[in-house]
Amino acid sequence: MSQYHSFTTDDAMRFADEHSELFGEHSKLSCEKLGEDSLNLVFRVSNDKGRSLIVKQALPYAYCVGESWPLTTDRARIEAEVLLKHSKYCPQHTVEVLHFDAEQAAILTEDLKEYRMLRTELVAAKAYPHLAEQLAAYLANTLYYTSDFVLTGPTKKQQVVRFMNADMCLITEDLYFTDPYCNHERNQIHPELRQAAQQLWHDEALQAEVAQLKADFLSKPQALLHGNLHSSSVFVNDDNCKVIAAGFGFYGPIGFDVGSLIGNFLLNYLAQVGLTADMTTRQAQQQYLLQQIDTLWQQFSQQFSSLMSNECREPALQNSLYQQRFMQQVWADTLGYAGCELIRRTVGLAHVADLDSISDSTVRGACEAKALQLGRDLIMQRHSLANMTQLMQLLHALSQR
Ligand code: SR1
Repeated sequence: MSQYHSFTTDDAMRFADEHSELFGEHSKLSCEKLGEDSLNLVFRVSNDKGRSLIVKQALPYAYCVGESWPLTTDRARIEAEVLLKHSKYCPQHTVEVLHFDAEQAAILTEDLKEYRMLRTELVAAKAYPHLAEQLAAYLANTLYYTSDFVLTGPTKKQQVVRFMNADMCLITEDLYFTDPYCNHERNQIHPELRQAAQQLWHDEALQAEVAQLKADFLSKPQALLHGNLHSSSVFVNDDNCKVIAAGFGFYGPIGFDVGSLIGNFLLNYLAQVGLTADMTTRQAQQQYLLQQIDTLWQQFSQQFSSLMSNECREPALQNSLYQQRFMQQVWADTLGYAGCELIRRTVGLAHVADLDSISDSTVRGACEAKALQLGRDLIMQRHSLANMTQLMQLLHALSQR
């Protein structure tokens, strides 16, 4: 194709047809524009035999905001390359990239038509027992095999540069770590929560801890992260789950990916009070979410630890005491970043359907207040909460309040 231009549905059809064998000859193609991504154009191209593919194109600005928020289209290259790399280490849980076009900043992927978006499913109190185990495998493999435990110093540095992703990181730096802690115009604060939000702006002790988490986000290139691993970036069905949308990928702290995911389970856990009226269903769903959080961390940490002790290629990092300390630090980061996710999804620019779809505004306000409280507790206590049992005790105490 020629010089960059934003795709029409016809362009998307041509792009999918040219770069995949899936449709074959003489197919009658159709195309619908999907509205599921806040930053990019997303199309589904289908043929008359029920086969389909997804075309995703990066615009030179954030789709959900408009041209006032410019972004480099190079993020499409980063997204394609992160997905390809993650696919290499965990193909069963990473969406398949079929083609990438640098000129058009466009990616062709498999269509996860047989899957549903995890967030929508959790909002509807649906449970998928296999989820945490599979996401733990995704995290352990993608993060371990892109880390210093495997890569040589020069290769790692070259990778860090390749995945610098400055524009997308800046979005996270602002939305996660800055906006919620000041009276920023981008914040979206429901009236019921105004007072609780204002407390964040004057909470110096909390701001000091958030500053540390932000400094680590800026300067701890431990592994090639997905960078935006929330429940809208995971698609799920009865047997499997797949991760999509790696446009925020970069080399950062491992606990950021793990914590973002756990933060989203916790948001849904708290929101269940307003989402699910039937008490038995609600309690079962909350129990399911706690089990998933527990399994996610236990299996992730076991697999990552076992990879470190069995496969580490860097002699100095083979020290087992160092490896234990490393996991302890990932745990503390995980709690801290989960806490930041809870806070920024409650008072920041990018809210989540889990809380926003609670119809009773008083109940929603109460759930949001708990999200802020839990977020603060996780950030402040991330070094003293020694394990999952203590995290569960904290959650239990919060539910009793
Ligand atoms: C302007 S982008 C807002 C948020 O949406 C994405 O999914 C990221 O989480 C980002 O923070």
